[in-house]
Amino acid sequence: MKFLDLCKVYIRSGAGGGGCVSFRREKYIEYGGPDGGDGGTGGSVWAEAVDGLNTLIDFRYQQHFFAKNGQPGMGRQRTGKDGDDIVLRVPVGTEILDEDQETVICDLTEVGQRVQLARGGNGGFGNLHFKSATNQAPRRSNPGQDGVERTLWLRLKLIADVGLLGLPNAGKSTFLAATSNARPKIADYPFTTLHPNLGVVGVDNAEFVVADIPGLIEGASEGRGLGDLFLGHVERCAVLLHLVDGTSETVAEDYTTILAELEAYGGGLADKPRITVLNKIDAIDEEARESACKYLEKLSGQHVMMMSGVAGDGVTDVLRALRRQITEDRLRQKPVEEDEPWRP
Ligand SMILES: Nc1nc2c(ncn2[C@@H]2O[C@H](COP(=O)(O)OP(=O)(O)OP(=O)(O)O)[C@@H](O)[C@H]2O)c(=O)[nH]1
Ligand SMILES: [Mg+2]
Repeated sequence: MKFLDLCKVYIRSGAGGGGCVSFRREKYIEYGGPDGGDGGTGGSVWAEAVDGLNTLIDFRYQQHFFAKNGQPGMGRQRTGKDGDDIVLRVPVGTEILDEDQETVICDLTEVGQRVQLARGGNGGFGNLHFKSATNQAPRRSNPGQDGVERTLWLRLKLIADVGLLGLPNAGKSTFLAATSNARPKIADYPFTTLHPNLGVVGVDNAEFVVADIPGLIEGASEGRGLGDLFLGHVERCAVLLHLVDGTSETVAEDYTTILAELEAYGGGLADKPRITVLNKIDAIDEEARESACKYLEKLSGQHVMMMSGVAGDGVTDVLRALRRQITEDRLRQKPVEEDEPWRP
């Protein structure tokens, strides 16, 4: 399946139906009076976050969403039919931006969250509405209100708990494949992964979602390689997992490159909790591991873990460390509960 994380849609809500001018005409009934009904309301356009979607690909095939107009009112006091609403079903984590691609109109982060993007126009009043003691045969009615037309952008920021970071070939996809049932493409050339993958990882009865994104290279923030747009997907993660390839000759440089890109991207990514791991330890000897690890610890100022995604060494420890960070993050975000519930 193709992955799409930004797309443009055109929406329009329905116009209201016009009111009707009509008089009751029936045999033997004189002065039948006005009986023109009101117009129906136009349909609105909504967006709703739904479960089970993880790409905006549907909006590649359909970009125009026009709700139906309300029907005009009719004689014999009949009100026009309302136009049906239209609902854009989007994945959880979709931001809706205005035409300028900057102003955030809303951010749909929970399943079932709904927002109205364009309200349908009200129907006009028929002449029945305008009758009064002094004007018993009004010949006026209101037109319906116009619909609203908008151009919007949908931007998907996946909601994962853990974001994988690293240079191309660091073993990110291998790690995801080894720990979850996701099957990302793995190969020994850079930029194997071209779009983000999600996987559900389980450890000690807990489950969390890991996002594997394409590798970053020096200058990604200026658009080199695949650029750093994919970092948007790890913006909402609780913790970042930075994999450093142990077989690389320039371990320290690899580490600082990624860090520099994180800082260049901004958005508070560099301040997110981060776990640094020396990967591929099955391919290097004890001595090299120790020295690389020490070096990284000095650079990062925190504990550096070791693992091998292929052989499985240390993977569980890394998962446990991630889980600890996620629980802490969820606790941090949990609203403070009141001690004593209110009682009458
Ligand atoms: N020896 C060894 N090789 C590994 C390990 N993990 C990954 N590899 C190899 O490293 C290469 C790249 O792995 P990927 O998982 O595709 O790397 P990636 O970080 O996803 O790379 P991109 O998608 O290009 O950013 C593959 O040939 C893997 O077999 C490991 O723990 N040990
Ligand atoms: Mg990959």
